[in-house]
Amino acid sequence: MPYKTLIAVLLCALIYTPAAAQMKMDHATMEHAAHGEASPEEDGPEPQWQIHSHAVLTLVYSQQGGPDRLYPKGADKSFVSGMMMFMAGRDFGAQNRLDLSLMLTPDALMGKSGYPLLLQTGETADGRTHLVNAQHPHDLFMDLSAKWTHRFDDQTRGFIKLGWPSDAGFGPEVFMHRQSGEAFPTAPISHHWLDSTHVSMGVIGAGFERGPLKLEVTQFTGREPDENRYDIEPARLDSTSLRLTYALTPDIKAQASWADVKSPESLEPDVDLTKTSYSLSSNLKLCKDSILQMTLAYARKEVRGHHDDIKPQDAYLIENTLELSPKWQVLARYERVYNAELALKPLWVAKAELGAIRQFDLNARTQLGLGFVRQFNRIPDSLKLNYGDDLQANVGFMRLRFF
Ligand SMILES: [Cu+2]
Repeated sequence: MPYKTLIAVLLCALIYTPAAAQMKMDHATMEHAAHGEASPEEDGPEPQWQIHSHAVLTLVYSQQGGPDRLYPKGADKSFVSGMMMFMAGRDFGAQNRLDLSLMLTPDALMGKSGYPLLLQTGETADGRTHLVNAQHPHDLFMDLSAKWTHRFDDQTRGFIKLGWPSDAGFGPEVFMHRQSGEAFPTAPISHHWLDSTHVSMGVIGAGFERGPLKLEVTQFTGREPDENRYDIEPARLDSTSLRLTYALTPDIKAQASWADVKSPESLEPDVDLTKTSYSLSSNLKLCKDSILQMTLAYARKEVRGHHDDIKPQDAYLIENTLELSPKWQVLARYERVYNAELALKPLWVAKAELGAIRQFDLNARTQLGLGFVRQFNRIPDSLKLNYGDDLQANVGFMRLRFF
């Protein structure tokens, strides 16, 4: 369709424009320095906008296991995933700051049923049936938000945030942003437990930070984005979340959150969810150049409404990205979820992933990564009749990062 081509071209243009603008800015700053002039920030009275942008585009070829009938559009698929982020921030006096953020993704070009991913569930492609064994595409607009921060003193800050859409302030940071998860070519199967509220169509949040402690309260739209991935949907602001984050050390963060989510699924409008999550994320320097990024997380979904008899559904995640050197990354992830959408009765399933990425610096602002991930899926015997025994998947990918 022509509008898809148009969007693809626009996204590519957007990636290159801010990068070029930033280069110009850096060049000007360098010239200032060379001539011994003070930079604008040191001059004082006129605060400047600080602009930052980055983009990731990944071309993925995924070959999922099991019989073809399990998937909405076949078990094998090539697709492009990724995101472009633009951030602008500016100080207003010594105590106030405004941060604006825009995030776009090319996911919608995959088509409404997203990409095949064994044991993944959540949202819908046609407005009639649940997506099963597939990851839904994300909306073109993933984040469009503004945040105002007020500094009371060196230790204490408060902020308010408006987003449409934006993150609803529940769970660990979403997989495509957190350091342990961003390098994986496919989504975690715990996504709809831990971090699926990252695209909420309408968010009003407030937060308070003191030293290592941060408390956030968010009122947001509980309904997940619909299958039209190019629009911005009505804001209902009918759901609430609370999140407490504590930095145990500068490199280890603990998180606990709770959310009351009104009618998340359009196919079951009278079902509400109560969600809780706990996570620990760390950034551990091992030896020389190597760093281990790790997230441990647990989340529980409790269904309210017409399905009071359903047991709470739990999910566990251990996610690791090991930066062996600037050239090599090693990926390892294990998840176990109690899923009610794969079969008539809820059941425990698990996925383990192991992979590696070789990184090449193409120039100072572009990095190429070539990677491969092998996925191993475990299902109970009751599912084997339908799913078969061969439940391993291969995912090859080429990633471009623009800084
Ligand atoms: Cu998502």
